Amino acid sequence: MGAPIASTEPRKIILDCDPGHDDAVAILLAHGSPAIELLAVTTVVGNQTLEKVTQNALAVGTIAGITGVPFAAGCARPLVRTIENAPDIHGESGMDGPVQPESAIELDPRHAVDLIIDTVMAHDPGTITLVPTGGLTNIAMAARKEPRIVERVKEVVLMGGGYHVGNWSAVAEFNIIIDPEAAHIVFNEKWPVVMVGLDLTHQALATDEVVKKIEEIGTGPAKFVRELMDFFQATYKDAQGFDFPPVHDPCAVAYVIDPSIVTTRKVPVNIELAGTLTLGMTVADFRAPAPADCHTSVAVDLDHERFWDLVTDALVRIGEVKVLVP
Ligand SMILES: [Ca+2]
Repeated sequence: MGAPIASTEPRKIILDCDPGHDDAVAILLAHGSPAIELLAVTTVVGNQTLEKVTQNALAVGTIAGITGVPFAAGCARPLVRTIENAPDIHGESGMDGPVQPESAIELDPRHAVDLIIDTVMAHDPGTITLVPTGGLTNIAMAARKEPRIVERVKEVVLMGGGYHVGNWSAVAEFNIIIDPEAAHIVFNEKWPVVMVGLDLTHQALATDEVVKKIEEIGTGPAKFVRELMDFFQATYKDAQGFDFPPVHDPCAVAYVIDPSIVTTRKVPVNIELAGTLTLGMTVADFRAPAPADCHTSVAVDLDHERFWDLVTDALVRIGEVKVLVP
């Protein structure tokens, strides 16, 4: 064992995502926060096809001026199910709204699953947090291909699920229901799992006040987020009746930056694979006391103001970035 990690040392994360408007904000928050060391960005089919979400991830990396961080594409379809995307929420490109720049980032030749495994195995045990903000296909595949990552990963802080609410069915959330078998693998491995689900992320609304604050930053990346939020607000109103869009994915990053912003509760969670009405439900057992070996927890309450302060601070820190717009 080396010296204990000082709380001021940045937390190392791998962001596994499917950009996605809120994934884009998660990437920007991770890159712009001094508390995070972004080791890799990996993509997985979800909000749109793998090809589209990968292109979007590269575009966000370009807009944010990210250099020296590998970006790799992962699984193009779920383990068992057919592909389900979310154009009603994210548009045909998966990140409709702003004009996308020409990518200045070259994709890493490795498969995302191998990049995840390589990165975890190359670092000390207990130092890397996986932050999945899409379906869990890549993470499940990585755990199956190299089981030793399970005890080396510090924790898995994922956006997905919901203990009292669904969005893709009455009881299931999109990231879980698009690949429930993968979610089952991830929730049943014995690494610590923090489920940042809809119960929490529906508190992360991009209100008019929030969007105004972002706009006032006045940089290209801030304008990009503003345009993302405009599109997201319209689709969330049409598709799900929200006045302001819930910006899910950066909540998982915010928890890694400062766990005091997201209250959690330790409860067993498992994934429904057999239900006729409940497929993909994250079944959380709130009966007290939680079993001693419980390794899952769920996010309960968000400090809305401090959460958005993290996002705006990150955008301020990113500053102005020169990009080529086609
Ligand atoms: Ca996502």
